[in-house]
Amino acid sequence: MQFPNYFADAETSFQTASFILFGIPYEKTSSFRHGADKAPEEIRQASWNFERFDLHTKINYEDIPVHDYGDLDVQKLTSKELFNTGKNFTATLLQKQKTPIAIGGDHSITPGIVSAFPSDIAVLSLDAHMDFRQEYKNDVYNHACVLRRIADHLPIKNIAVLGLRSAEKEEYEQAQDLGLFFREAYTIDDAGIQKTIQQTKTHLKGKKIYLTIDIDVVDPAYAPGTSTPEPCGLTPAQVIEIIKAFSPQLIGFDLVEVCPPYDHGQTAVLGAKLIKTCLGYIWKQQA
Ligand SMILES: [Mn+2]
Repeated sequence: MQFPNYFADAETSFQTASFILFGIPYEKTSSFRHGADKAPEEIRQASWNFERFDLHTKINYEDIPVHDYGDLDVQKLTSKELFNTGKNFTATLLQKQKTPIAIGGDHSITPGIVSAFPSDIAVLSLDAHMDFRQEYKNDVYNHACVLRRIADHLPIKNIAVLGLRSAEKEEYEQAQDLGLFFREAYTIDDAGIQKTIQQTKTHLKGKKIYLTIDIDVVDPAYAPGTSTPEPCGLTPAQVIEIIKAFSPQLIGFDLVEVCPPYDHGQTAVLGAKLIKTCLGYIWKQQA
């Protein structure tokens, strides 16, 4: 069955919406499995699975002023052109006081969006991978370089990564030397999610936060449909605890790396759920 081609309940006009949701169906830099460019459409379809009433926040989603802009025309762009397109589009939204919500695409969509924000914000990245390489496959905009490009724009102390469980030795050591804040999935299990959240909050010092959720932060048992799956990840409930805790500071977010050709539907459904949950908690702060 085909549902409407926009995200569920995102029925507010562009003019009056506070939140602009848009797809960036870009997938040129994936290194293992391909198909993340199909994610915006699949996640929109999956979003119709849920009731309008949200039990986490007790908010009715139709009350949240969200506009679904559709997808940016990016498929033929180089990774550098993609960076500029994401930056320019986001800058337009920020000028109009709109909160951007992007659906990827692979993770290379994020640095362009972040670079439209002032450089005193923080970025919280939920990701199995460190993505801190200076370049990968001769491309500085590759999805393996996401945090490095973000660190071109923000002080490195303004960046935090949770759920990490994969890095190359060199990038890991550089990240440590440069003082990148990260918590591996294993240590989150040892310390507990609430303590990890408190440590991260202390580090980010109450700054406004752009949140990037790479679906592969979640264990592949819950989210198998992703480009580079990595076992022993967070649970969806832990991710929702993180979203809830940081929602008062959020000024935009994205959800990336869902890969529909490797999915049986559950990853797209989880992606849609995390977007809705994040929206609900942000709106609850504002309403
Ligand atoms: Mn990743």
